[in-house]
Amino acid sequence: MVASPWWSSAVVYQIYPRSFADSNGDGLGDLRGIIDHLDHVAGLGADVVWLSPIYVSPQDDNGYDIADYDEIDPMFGTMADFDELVAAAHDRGIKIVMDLVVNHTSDEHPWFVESRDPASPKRDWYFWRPARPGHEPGTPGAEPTNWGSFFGGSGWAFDAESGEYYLHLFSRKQPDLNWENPEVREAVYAMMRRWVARGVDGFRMDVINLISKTLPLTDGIQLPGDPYSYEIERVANGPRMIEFLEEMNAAVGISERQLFTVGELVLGGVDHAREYTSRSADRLGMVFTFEHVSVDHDGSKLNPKPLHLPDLKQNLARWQAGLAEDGWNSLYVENHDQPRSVSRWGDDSPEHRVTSAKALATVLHLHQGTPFIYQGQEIGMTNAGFTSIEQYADVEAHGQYADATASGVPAQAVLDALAAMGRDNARTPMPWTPEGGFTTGTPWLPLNATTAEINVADDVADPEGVYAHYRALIELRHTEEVVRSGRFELLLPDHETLWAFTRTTDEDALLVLANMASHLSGVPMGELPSLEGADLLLSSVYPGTDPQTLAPWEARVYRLRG
Ligand code: TEU
Repeated sequence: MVASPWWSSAVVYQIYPRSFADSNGDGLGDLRGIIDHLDHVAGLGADVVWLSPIYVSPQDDNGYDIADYDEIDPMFGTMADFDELVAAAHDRGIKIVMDLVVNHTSDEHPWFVESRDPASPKRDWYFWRPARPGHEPGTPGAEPTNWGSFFGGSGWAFDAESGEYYLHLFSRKQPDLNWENPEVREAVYAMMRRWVARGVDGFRMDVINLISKTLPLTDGIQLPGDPYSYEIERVANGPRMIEFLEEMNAAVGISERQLFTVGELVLGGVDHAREYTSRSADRLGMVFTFEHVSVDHDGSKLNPKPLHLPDLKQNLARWQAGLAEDGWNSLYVENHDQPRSVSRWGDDSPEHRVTSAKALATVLHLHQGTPFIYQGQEIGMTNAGFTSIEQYADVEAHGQYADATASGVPAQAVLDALAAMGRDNARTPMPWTPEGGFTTGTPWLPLNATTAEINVADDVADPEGVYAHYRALIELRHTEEVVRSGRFELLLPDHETLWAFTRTTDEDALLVLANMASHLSGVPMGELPSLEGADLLLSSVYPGTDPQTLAPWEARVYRLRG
């Protein structure tokens, strides 16, 4: 891999197509809707668009269950629309990255349908296993192992016809592919090559570190009170991970073509990340970690706890240090699986929403790595505010709700946890105008109740809005070498409300200082580098307070005098 790949100064904008823009009034976003709104993305200055899955899918998990990797789902449009979107993006200097979901397929994929027949040559393309010895197939406890599905319940589904079980780490409509089989791998690489030939510039690889599992598949450790095992070592980062990544890289020409790759590292630490993104090897460009988005809950997302800021900033700092010499970081706080950051770690009250959104953006974008912006984050969208289980569409919300209530957790507690952490928080449609502007029909998921106040038209028109701030941050990354390559040092690591760090090269130094609280804060000048002669490059608050004080959620980027 080259020393400074192009994505080290790039910013990615993630589009969740079903919730972005609906051009035909069916209530679901589509490709023409994206084409119509591409200038919104171009106006930010983003370099790359990552599209969540648009392939043919029964939509059990909103497209992360794929039935045909080579066709566009009619709900999103046609292949001609897709070609037009790629061309329109490229015309604006924007690259297109596809979601690659190859740990599993849909159970409606022809490969899986064929594999249901035990005599079929495709049987070995998935993990089919007999019942646990001594157990009647299909009875409780007869599953081949005690593995749980991430979406609740057992990770094994019983198939009465053949009397065997298949593995599904996600929903039962998402059977896991068996990457041990070389035909599976070649089929995936060939499909990737076809998309590259169509003009796509890279891949976001869904749960990529689950593709190598530790064989044989055996029982994992169960935590007290948990009916299933979620022991990581058995399902993730298996012994053939590196081999598969390098084989894929070579087979698709990833390094050779400088394709963008980001692998979702569903379970794994910074050491795995360094190995998978090493600059001296041809594997992945970067990975998504889950560590920093796990600091505000205990084990399960259903046990949220208040953020203790030092945990978050120290975690990110550890990843900065861990990948400083080798590897590369992705930087994100939102995506289609995470709640809205302004509700989670900012202050979404009318008084502080905009400033706290800008403060969060400032600290994240001034770290080293490739920043990701999730649709709506750039206008400071807030959580959905759902209060009953019927309002949720997400398969995960329903699965986890069923598991938790069955094990005795009060329904209200689960609803509170979902309101804070549920994935549908990020999936409400884009509010383009105060009236909505997402669809002329009935949206598949209701728009946020705040749409009259929080929408694209109003925010973009405001020179001090969230969108303008993101544009300035992207501009800074494009123009300032120190933002791209400067060394990172966390200051005041234990401070509970201030986030302070420096970025330095031999020629340049920046100080980032942010008040992550809804009250005024003094600046501990004695514990920071001298601000004498420093230039203020960017701030989240106008006109800004005196240097000794930080307004609520005031974030500043200084260039220090050399
Ligand atoms: O997510 C991986 C994943 O593990 C998430 O489900 C996440 O851990 C979960 O929300 C935590 O409770 C990827 C996709 O981003 C997600 O949308 C898919 O549902 C999942 O894979 C299966 O493809």
